[in-house]
Amino acid sequence: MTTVAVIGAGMVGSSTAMRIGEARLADRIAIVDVREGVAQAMALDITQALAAMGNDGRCVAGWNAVGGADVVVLTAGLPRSPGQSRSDLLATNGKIVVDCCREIRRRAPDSVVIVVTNPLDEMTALAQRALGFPATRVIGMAGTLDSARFRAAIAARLDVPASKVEALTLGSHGETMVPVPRLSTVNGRRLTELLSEAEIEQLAERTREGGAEIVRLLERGSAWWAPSAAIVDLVRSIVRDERRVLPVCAMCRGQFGVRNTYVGVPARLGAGGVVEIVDPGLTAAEVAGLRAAAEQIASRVADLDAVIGEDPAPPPPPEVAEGQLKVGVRDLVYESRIRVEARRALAREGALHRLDDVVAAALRRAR
Ligand code: 2OP
Repeated sequence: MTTVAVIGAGMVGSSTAMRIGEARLADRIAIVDVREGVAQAMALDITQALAAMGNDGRCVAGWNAVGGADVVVLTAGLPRSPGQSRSDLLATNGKIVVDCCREIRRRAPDSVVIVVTNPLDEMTALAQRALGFPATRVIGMAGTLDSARFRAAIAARLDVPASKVEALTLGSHGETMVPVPRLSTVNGRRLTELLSEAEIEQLAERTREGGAEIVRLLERGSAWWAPSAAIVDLVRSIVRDERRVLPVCAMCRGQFGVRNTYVGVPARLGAGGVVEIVDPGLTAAEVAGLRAAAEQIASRVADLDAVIGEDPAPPPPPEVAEGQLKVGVRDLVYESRIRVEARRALAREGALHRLDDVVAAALRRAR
C-alpha cells in the first residue's frame, strides 16, 4: 500500500492531491492543513471526484493519516504577493516548514520529502536540517516546473507542440536560475540553431519571471496547475521507482564543484529519493552559473539560524548512512558561512580559483 501525504491544502496542495489520485500513484492520499476544516473539505471533495471518475483512490485529512507515508509533499506556507520576491517569504515560511518537519519526522520517518514551499531552495535546505533525514531523501521541486515553463515559452515562440520541445533549467528557483539552451531541442534540433542568442535570452528571462508573471496577474496567490503537474512528475518517479533523471533541488556533495549545498541539478529519482546526481555535460560557463546559484543559496541558508531563532536540527545523523563525506548537519551551515566569507576575501584578491582549497583548510582547522 502506497501513501502519499500532502502538507498544505491550498491551491498547490489540493491540486497536487487530486492529480496524485487521478494518476493512481497512491492507494491513500493524506492531506493536512493548519485550517483543519479546509483539509477535511478537500479530502471529501477529492475522494468524491475520484469516485465520480471510477477511481478507488481515497483522500484522508489530518496528521494521523500521514503515519508511515512513503512520500510527503510539503507545500505549506504563504504564497507570494505581487511585488514580493520568493526570498521575502524566508522568515514566515521558515517557521512553518520547521513546524511541519517536526511532525513529518515523527510520523513518516522513512519517507522521501519533496519540498515545494518558497523560497524553494532555502526551504529545502532548512527542511533537511529540521528533518535530520539523509539528504538523498529530501529534495525540492523547482526544476521540473521551470523547465516546463521554458518548454512552453519555446513552443509558443516557435509555434510547435510542447511535446516536441526538450528544455532544461538548473540552478535556483529564482533570479540565479540557469536555463540551459545548449541542451534544449525542438524536434531534435538544437534551440541554438533555431533562435538567436538575444531571442533565447528573452525566453530564458520569461522563464525566470514565469512565477512572478502569474502572481502579478492573479493579484492574490501564485500558480498551481503547473507546479502540481511538476510535483507529480517527481512523485511518479519515486513511487514507481522509475529512476528517471529530472531537474530537482538536491544536495550536491562536490558535484559541479558544489559542496554540501542544495541547488537545482539533474538527479536520478527512485524509491529512496536521489539515486545519483547526473552531469549532463555542462560547459564551464554553465557550471559557473550553477555555482553562483549555489553560493547565493548557501549564504541565505546561513542566515536562516537568525530567521528561525532556534536550532531546528536534531543531532547530526551519521553521514556513513549516506555513504558520503563525514560532515555533520551543523557543518552544512558552518561551511556555507566560511565559503561566503572566503569568497569575499578571495574575490578582492582575484584568487577565486583557490576557494575550494581555502574552505577545505578552514574546515580542517575547525574540526
Ligand atoms: C511558482 O514559480 C509558486 O514558486 C512557484 O509559480
